[in-house]
Order: sequence, then C-alpha cells, then structure tokens
Amino acid sequence: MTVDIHQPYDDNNIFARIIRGEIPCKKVFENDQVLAFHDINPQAPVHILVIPKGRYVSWDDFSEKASDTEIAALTRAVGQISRDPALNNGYRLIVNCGHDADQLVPHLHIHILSGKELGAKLI
Ligand code: IU
Repeated sequence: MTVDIHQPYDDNNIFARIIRGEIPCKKVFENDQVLAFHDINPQAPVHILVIPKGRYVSWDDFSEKASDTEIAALTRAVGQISRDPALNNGYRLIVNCGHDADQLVPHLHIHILSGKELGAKLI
C-alpha cells in the first residue's frame, strides 16, 4: 500500500524496526542521526537507502518538522556515502513522496543508485 503523506508516523514500520535493531540490515553507514543500508531489492549494482533516525513519514514531513541539525546530518551522510570510490562515475538520488510517487515505506528514505549507466531520467 502506498503512503498517504498526511498519515501519522507508524512506529512499527519496517525502517523503524531496522533502526531499533529488531530486523537486520546490510549497514553501510551509521551515526547518531542517520542510518544507511543496502536496499533488499536492488535496482542497480549499488542501491543504498539513507534514512534519518527521527520519526518522519516522508520528505514532506521531514522538510517541515526536522531540525536544521537533522537536515544537515542527512545531507552530509548522503554526501559522505556518495564519495565512496564505487560511486566515482556518478549516482542518482531519488526520494519518493506519497501515493503518486509510489512511496511504499512510511519512513523517509533517500535512494542512492549507482554502479552502471542508469539510463533515461524521468524528468
Ligand atoms: P519506496 O521509495 O518507498 O517505493 O521504496 C521502498 C524501498 O525499500 C524499496 O526499494 C524496497 O526494496 C526497500 N525495502 C528494503 O530495503 N527492505 C525492506 O525490508 C523493505 C523494503 I519492506
């Protein structure tokens, strides 16, 4: 089911459970604000999800309610992960927000895709 951008945060969503360590993940980065792990169903040779540890349903929610510190931490984490030599040839960032974007997990996540020529852009 897709995410309604106005829905309240669900503490039992899959990424909340990954943050709490109840479900394992293939971790690539972690600090006190951010966690990043390999997508379970990769759409490219490199497919990483970067998530804030705070309780944010979507980009909509995060950009409105997150502190400047949280926003900076997420941005810096994406930058740090993207500077890995495996991404030297370029990468694509995607954030799906809400129903029309087919967001499926109701916890904000930034997709990092890389490792091959990704082909046509949507926009
Ligand atoms: P979306 O932007 O909400 O549509 O993307 C959700 C992503 O979360 C998708 O690429 C899934 O493969 C990924 N994912 C995951 O990595 N681990 C999980 O347990 C589940 C989904 I459920």
